[in-house]
Amino acid sequence: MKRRKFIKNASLAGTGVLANLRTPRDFGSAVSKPIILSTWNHGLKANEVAWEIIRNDGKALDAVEAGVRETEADPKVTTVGLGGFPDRDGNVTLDACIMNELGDAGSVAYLQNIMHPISLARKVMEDTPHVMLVGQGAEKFAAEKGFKKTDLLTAASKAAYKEWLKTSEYKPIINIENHDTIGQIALDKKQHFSGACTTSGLSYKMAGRVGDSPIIGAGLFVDPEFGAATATGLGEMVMKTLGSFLIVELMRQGASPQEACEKGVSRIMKQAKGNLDFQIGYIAIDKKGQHGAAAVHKGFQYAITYEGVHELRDAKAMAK
Ligand code: SD4
Repeated sequence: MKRRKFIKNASLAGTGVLANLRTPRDFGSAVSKPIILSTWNHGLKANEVAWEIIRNDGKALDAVEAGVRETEADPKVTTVGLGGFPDRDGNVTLDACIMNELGDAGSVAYLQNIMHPISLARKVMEDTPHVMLVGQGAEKFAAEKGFKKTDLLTAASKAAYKEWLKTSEYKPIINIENHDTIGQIALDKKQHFSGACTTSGLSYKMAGRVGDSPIIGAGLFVDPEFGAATATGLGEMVMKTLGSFLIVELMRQGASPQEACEKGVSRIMKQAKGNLDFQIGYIAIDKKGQHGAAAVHKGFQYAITYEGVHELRDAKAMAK
């Protein structure tokens, strides 16, 4: 079979077409209201964009994609998309993933020159038989899908990089250097969950480093039936406990989103054996429209939108 034909058939058998034939879970008589949660204060703007879609009876999936695109396009946010700080070699490399109401997933990692990795991750989910594309392969797929190439290093991020080169010291600073990944999770009026997570990762990371954000179950997880969770902070620690999956799994076992987030953070703290020189923040929602948020240290804020009201709140800090 010719390769092209194989790929086409594989797409049919994979997430693409069959996904459309499946129907999302119906929660029957549940009456929860839509809710949107995002990491950090830039989440407020992202929530406003997402809420416009959900308010107008749109899908959670469209809402989270549009919401985090807002952050990706903002050059002032220095670890997401345009204007993200580069790696040690001066290259901006992006990681992102998305999950829909069926639990389907798409992801891109170590992606360069593309302003909206989240939309490319959605294309991976919807138009390929795969879940994850990385590096040059992801860039090639982006070109095939008509994504424009953009130089993501802005004058400001280039200047910051030049300044950094003077010492080349690599030491992430809690809540400062690591504070910009956007993870957004939403429950729409039809009670469907979706989530998106996008980042340029840790500033001045090693070339080739990929964090938790594009790893399904680490930076983001959506269970069609039970809820959604997403992470921010030092990706290496999140990956080692598959944090977002753990939180959703705890909710499946009956924990509230708040209990689940606290347990997720505690698990990481236990693994760190007292060396708490890093920040991790988790947010989660469940099908009742309840939410939770917890972090290792003080300083992690999240944006919540409920009944059309947007608020920035402090997450519970677990370190004494
Ligand atoms: C990473 N988790 O690449 C991301 C960084 C982050 O807020 O969340 N910054 O490890």
